[in-house]
Amino acid sequence: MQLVSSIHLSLPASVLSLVEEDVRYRSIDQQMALVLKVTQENIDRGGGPFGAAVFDHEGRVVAVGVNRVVPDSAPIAHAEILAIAAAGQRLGTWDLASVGRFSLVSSTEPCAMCLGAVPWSGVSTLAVGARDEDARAVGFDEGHKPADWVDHLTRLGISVHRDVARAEASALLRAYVEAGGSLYNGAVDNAGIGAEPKRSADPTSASSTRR
Ligand code: AZG
Ligand code: ZN
Repeated sequence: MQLVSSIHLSLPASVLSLVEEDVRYRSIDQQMALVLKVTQENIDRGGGPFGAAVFDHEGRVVAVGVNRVVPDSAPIAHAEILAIAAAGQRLGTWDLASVGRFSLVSSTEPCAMCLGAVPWSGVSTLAVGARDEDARAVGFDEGHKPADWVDHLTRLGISVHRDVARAEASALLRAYVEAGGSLYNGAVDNAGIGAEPKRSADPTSASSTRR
């Protein structure tokens, strides 16, 4: 086995092709509609049921991201992380705030990992569809997040818009699991919603697989 010198994270061409580069997705609802479309396409391409996009202040798409954890064997390949990384690489900066005002629109509230990335990305707005509890209800492990995460982002100057097309966004999560989609990192295994935990909650237990 060899050490890897570059990290491959993929965005399927069919996902990118859904973006109209000349269109201004002016309202948050229009932006979320696009994000849910790319999410569905990603599911159809073997990815997870999460999508995100970065928009500039006029509503143009700077980057999209979708969940590629399973196809890319990458536990960090969450939709928000890929969208933020793609935006930074496209604009040639690690801090989006240094080149303008940008919004991150995500099909689901950020997990613990992606929540950490939001302020570091330099976005000024976060808009989200499904709630954290909607993702957990179907078995995703969203990690440990402070209860006041919205207030915390707000204090940092990032405005947060919740429940944007929440019903449609959470329906995608449910449909993915009901169709037998992989619950990598899931709090339950995909024998069905509410099945036994895959991992022991006790870190001293020999059967715990948490790394
Ligand atoms: C996830 N939660 C969000 N918000 N986004 C992803 O890509 C995820 N993958 N697993 N949980
Ligand atoms: Zn995440």
